[in-house]
Amino acid sequence: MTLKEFGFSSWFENQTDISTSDGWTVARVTAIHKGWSDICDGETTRPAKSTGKLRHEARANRNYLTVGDWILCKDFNAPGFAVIHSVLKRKTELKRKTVGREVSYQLIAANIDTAFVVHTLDKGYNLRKLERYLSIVHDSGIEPIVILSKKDLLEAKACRERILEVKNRLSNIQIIAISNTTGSGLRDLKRHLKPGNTYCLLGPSGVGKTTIINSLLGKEDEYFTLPVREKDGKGIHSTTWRELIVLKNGSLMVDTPGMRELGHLDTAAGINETFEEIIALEPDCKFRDCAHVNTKGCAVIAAVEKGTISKERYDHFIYMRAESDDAAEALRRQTWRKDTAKQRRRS
Ligand SMILES: Nc1nc2c(ncn2[C@@H]2O[C@H](COP(=O)(O)OP(=O)(O)OP(=O)(O)O)[C@@H](O)[C@H]2O)c(=O)[nH]1
Ligand SMILES: [Mg+2]
Ligand SMILES: [Zn+2]
Repeated sequence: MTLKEFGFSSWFENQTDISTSDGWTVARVTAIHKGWSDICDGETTRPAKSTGKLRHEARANRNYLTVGDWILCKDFNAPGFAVIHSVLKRKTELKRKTVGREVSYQLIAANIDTAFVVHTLDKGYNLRKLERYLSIVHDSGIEPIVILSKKDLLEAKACRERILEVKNRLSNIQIIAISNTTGSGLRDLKRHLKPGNTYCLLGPSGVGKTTIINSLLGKEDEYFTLPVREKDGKGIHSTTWRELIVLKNGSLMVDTPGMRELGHLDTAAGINETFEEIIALEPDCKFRDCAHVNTKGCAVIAAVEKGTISKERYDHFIYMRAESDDAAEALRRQTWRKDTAKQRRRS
């Protein structure tokens, strides 16, 4: 497949004016291992290592190479490791920003066009958890599509009700319900996959992300999966690295390991988009800085009382907002501590 078919759009092309005769090769990172990565030019996959300079810069900025990155390298055709010299500017960064004692960014994948947030309809189904994943995707400026999995494990009626519940709660997001076991809904999913576009599968362990890839490839055991725990449907982390996979129709899919926990998220912008219909009411609140927790003239609370916004969704909105505010505050404190420590060292 050509570079273009492998996702090398004009956005990236415009960043390179190198002539390949100098020994430069453009390639894409398809997997990250400990100490090296796999890179591919659409035809051949090679192991590669970054130059010392690039590794140093990555450590300093905490901006590591990730799956989906486009890079410039040398010695692509020589035996042994190719050498990665630079990373092209990313179109999108799918990342999780969490705040504990330290603020941390975890880059999940780069240059993703659409993120599929996978959630089970069976044991482990939890709308709040789903909204947290959505806020991460929204915060990264990437369009999310929700895949509800394992519909075969529910009675038809219970299944319909759950899907309806999700649709009501996430009224502005596309939702696809599937079963890898019966194949139901897979055609619907395939319709969303465009050749040359890059997608990723995101969601808790055990919801069936890797199985979706196997289903799309039509091979039951191409990629490794593990059964979930019987009692709570929790997965046991079968996928251990992120990998970019070429699907039959030429679209590109990144499989990710289920995240252990999402931590305290800082996704202010993502929250506003995830709870779009609530934010849309803000201008109608009596006070401009209304926090939507006091009834006085608050249009949001009025909507909850009227039933146009569900109480559960409202509660989660307030919760996530408080969490994100706390995270922003922690970040301010941490920056302040670092700055004062620096000043002290100087004086
Ligand atoms: N009944 C049923 N089981 C499914 C379905 N999809 C996946 N499974 C099973 O669920 C288990 C977990 O699937 P995986 O594909 O490994 O889940 P994952 O999301 O990739 O999990 P991690 O890699 O740990 O993040 C496996 O035993 C699958 O066979 C489905 O649609 N129906
Ligand atoms: Mg997996
Ligand atoms: Zn209000």
